[in-house]
Amino acid sequence: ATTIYLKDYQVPTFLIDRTQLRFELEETQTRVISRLSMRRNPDLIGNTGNTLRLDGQDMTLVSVSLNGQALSAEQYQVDDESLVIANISALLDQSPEQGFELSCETLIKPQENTSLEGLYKSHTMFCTQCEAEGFRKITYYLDRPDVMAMFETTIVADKRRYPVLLSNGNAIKQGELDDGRHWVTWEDPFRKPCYLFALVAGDLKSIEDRFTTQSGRDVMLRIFVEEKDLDKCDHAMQSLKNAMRWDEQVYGREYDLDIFMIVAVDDFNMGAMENKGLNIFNTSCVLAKPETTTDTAFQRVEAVVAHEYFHNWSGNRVTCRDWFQLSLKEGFTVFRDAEFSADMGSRTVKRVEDVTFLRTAQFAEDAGPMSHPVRPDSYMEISNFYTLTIYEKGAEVVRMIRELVGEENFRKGSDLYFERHDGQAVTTEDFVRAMEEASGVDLQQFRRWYTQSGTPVMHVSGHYNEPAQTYELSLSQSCPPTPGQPHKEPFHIPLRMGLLGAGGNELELNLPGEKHSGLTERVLNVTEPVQRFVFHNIPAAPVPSLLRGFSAPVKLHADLDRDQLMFLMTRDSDGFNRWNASQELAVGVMQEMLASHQQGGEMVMDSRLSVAVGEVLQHAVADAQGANELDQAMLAQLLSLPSEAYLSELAEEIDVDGIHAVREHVADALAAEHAAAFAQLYQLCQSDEPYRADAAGIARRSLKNLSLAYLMRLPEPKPLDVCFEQFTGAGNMTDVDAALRLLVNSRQPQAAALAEKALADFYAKWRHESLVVNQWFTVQATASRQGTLQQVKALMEHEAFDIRNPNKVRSLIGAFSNGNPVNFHDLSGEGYQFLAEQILQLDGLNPQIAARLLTPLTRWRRYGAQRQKLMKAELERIAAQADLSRDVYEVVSKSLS
Ligand code: BAL
Ligand code: ZN
Repeated sequence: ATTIYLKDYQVPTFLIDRTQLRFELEETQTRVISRLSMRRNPDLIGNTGNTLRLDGQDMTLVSVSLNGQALSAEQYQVDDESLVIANISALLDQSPEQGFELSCETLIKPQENTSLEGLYKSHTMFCTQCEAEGFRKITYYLDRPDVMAMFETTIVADKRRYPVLLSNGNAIKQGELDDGRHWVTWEDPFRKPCYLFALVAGDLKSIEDRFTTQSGRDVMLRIFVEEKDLDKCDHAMQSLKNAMRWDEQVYGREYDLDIFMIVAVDDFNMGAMENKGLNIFNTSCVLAKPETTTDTAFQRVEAVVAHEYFHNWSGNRVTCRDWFQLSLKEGFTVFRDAEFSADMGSRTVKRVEDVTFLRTAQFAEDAGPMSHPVRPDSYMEISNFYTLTIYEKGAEVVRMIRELVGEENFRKGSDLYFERHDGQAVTTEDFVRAMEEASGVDLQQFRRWYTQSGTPVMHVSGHYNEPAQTYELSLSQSCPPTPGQPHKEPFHIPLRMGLLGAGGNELELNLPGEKHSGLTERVLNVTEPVQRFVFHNIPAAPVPSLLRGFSAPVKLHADLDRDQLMFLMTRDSDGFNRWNASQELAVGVMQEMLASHQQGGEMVMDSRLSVAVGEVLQHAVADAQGANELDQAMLAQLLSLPSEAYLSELAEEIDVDGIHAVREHVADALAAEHAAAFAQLYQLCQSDEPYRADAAGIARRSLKNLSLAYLMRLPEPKPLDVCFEQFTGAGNMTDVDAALRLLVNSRQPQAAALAEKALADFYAKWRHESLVVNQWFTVQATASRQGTLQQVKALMEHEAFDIRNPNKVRSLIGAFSNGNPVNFHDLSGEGYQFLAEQILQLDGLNPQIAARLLTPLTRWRRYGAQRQKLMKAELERIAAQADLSRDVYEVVSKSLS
C-alpha cells in the first residue's frame, strides 16, 4: 500500500462547478448517470494540466461522453481506481479553461456492498456514506474535499418499495413514470465537496417539527425512520432544536436551508454523518425512549445530533482542504458539542466524563504504534484516521486556544474564521490564524500541538519560602518519542491554577512586579522545558490546585501527598479538580497495593481512601434527603473508582490480573465498610416520578445504581433480591440494564440462576428491538466471570447476531476485546486468537470495521512477555494473509514495525 503525504498536496488541476446526477435504483443494480460541468483550474498559475484523472472504484463503466459526444475506448483508460482522459485538450474545441461537460454512465451494485461506503442497502432502504472517500464508489469524480460543486440529484425508484426519495438541499421537482416508478429531483444551493453528498430511498415514516431561526426564517425539521421506530424520535428532535438555538446564541450561527432532515439507518460504520441538509444517523445515535434506552444512550443521542448539526458551519460551510486537516472540522465540532452538552446538563460532570475518556483511550492511542499528530503528515488509509487523536485531542487543542485567548476573543476568532472562509476548503493553519488575528495572542509555539504527536508529561513541585512569603512552582515538561518523531520541542501549555490557604480560601496570585492582581485563578503560559513561577505575599504554605478544568491534555505529576489530595477533594473551588484529587488518591492507593501484591505481599488499603469515600457518602445522603439532585451526578463520579482501563494506561507494564484483583479488593472493602450508607442512599434515590432524561433524573439514577453496585458486593442475599426486583420492576432501561449487569457479574452462588433467568427474560422481551439486543450482547461479552469467551462464541451463532451489522460486531466482539480485560487477555491466548479470526473474516466484508477492531492488539508492547508473544503472533498471522485491505494492512504493519 502506498503512503500519502501532506507535503505532496497540490491544488486541483480541474474543478467541478456543477454536478448533476441521476440514480435509477433497481433490485439488482443501480444506474448512475453523471453530468459534470468542469473546467481547468485558473487559480493554479501556469496550469497546463491536460490529463484528467477521476477517482472510481467497484463500478462498471457503460459510457463516457465529453460535451455530448461519446468517447471511444481509445480516448480514455479505466483501471480499478480511476478513469483517465490523457489528452483532454485534443478532444475539445476550446481551451479546457473555458469549461466542458463530462458525462458518465456507470452501473453499481449497492445490494452487494458490505463495506457500507458509497451507496448500499440497509434492510430495505438505500443509503449512502461518502466521507471520506466513498463517493468514488458511486461515480467517477474528483473525490477530494477541495473540489466543491453545486449538486442536482434525481432519484428514480419503484414507488411502492421506495416511497421516500431524499437527497441534499430542497426537492424542486417530482413525477411518476408509467411503470410504477417515481422520481424526485433535489437541488442543493450550497457548493460542497462530494463527501457531503447523500441519498436515501426507502419506505420511511417521519416526525416533523419547525424551527424559526433568529432572523425569522422558518425551517422544517424531519426525522425519518422505519415505522416501528416512530415512537423513539422525540428526544432527537428536541435535541436538534436545542442545538439550533444554542449555535445561534453561542456562535451566532444560523441554519441556512429550508429543510433539515435526519434519517436513521441500522447498518452504519460511524455514529452519524453530517451530509448537507440530510444527516444520516446510526440508529444507536438517534432513537431513544425510556423503556428501551439507557441514560448514557439518551445523552449520546443529544450529543451526536448536536455534533452533526454543528458541522453545518464547522465542516460544511467551511470545510477541509484535504484529509490531513480532518481535525479542523472534527476537533472544533467535538469542542462545540461538548460545550453544548455542558450547557444542557452538568458542566463539571461532562468535563469529568470527557477527560476520563481522553486519559484512558486517547492517551493510550498516543502511546501506541498508531500515534499521530492532530494534523497528521501521512496516511495509507484515511478511514484509519477518524481517531481519538483527531476528535478528542483535536477538541482539547481548540479548548486550549480558548484558555489562551479568553472567551471573548475566542468568539471574535470564530466569527472571523466563519466569515473569512465561508464557502472555502481550508486548513488548521487558517483556523489558528483567525484566532491569532482576532485576539492578538501569539500562537506560534502553540502550533506544535498540531504537528507533534504524543502526550506531554509535566512535573510540578511547589516550594514555600516562609521568610520571603513566596511560593515557587517549578515546572518541567517533556514528551516521549512517538513513531517518526524521536525528539519533541516544548509545547505551549496553558496551566490554569489557583492556590488554597489553610482554610480552603483562594489566595490572591501575584507574580513578580504585581501588587494586587485581584486574581485568585490564573492561566500560566508554560512554554519552556523547565520553568519557574514565583507568587508573592503568600502568608502560609498553600496547597496548589493545578490544571484546573484539565486545561491541557498532559500527564501531570504534582508532588501532592494524600492529605493534600483529601484537602483538595473537599475544598477546591474547581469541581473538576475536586474529582481529580479523588481519582489521584484512589490511583495512588491502588498502585501501592498492586506493587505489594506483585511482590507476593498482602493488599492493605490506606484507610484514608475509605475515610474520603465516607465523607462523600455522608454528603450524598444529606444531599439526597434535601433532594439537591443536580449535585448527585458529581457525587456519583466522586464515588466511582478509576477503571481497570485507566489503571492499565497508567501502568509501565500492564498487569491485567493484578489490576483486576486490586480494584475488586478495594471496591469490596469500601462496600463492606460503608454498607449502611450505600443502602440508605439506594433507598433515598428511589423515585416514583415518571422517567425523564434530564440532568437531575440521570444524576439520581447514576447514584442509585452505583449504590446498588456496591451493595451487590456484600456476601448477603438481600441485595440480590433487591437487584432482581429492580430488574423486573423498573420501567426504564437505565435501571433494568444496571440490574442485569450486576446480576450477571455477581459472585454469589445463588446469582447464577437469577442471572440466567434475567438474560432469558430480557431477550424474550426485547428480541424485536435491535438496539436493546445489542445491550444484551454487551452485558454478556463484558462479564468478568470465567467462560465468557465460550459464551461470546456461542452468541456469534445466535439468531440475533449478524457480522455484517457494525453495531452487532461492536456490541459483541468489540465489547469483549475492549471491555473485558481479564477474559480477553487470558493467558491461554484464546481471546487474541478469537479476535484475529473475526478480523480476518470481517476484512473481506467491511475493512473499516475490521481495522478498528484491531485496536486492543496494537497495544501488545504494553504487556508482559508472555502476552506480548501471543498478541504479536496474532498480528503476524493477520499480516501474513494475502489480499488484506489497505485499512487492516496499515494498522497491522504499523503495529509490528
Ligand atoms: N464526519 C464523520 C462523522 C462525524 O464526525 O460527524
Ligand atoms: Zn464530526
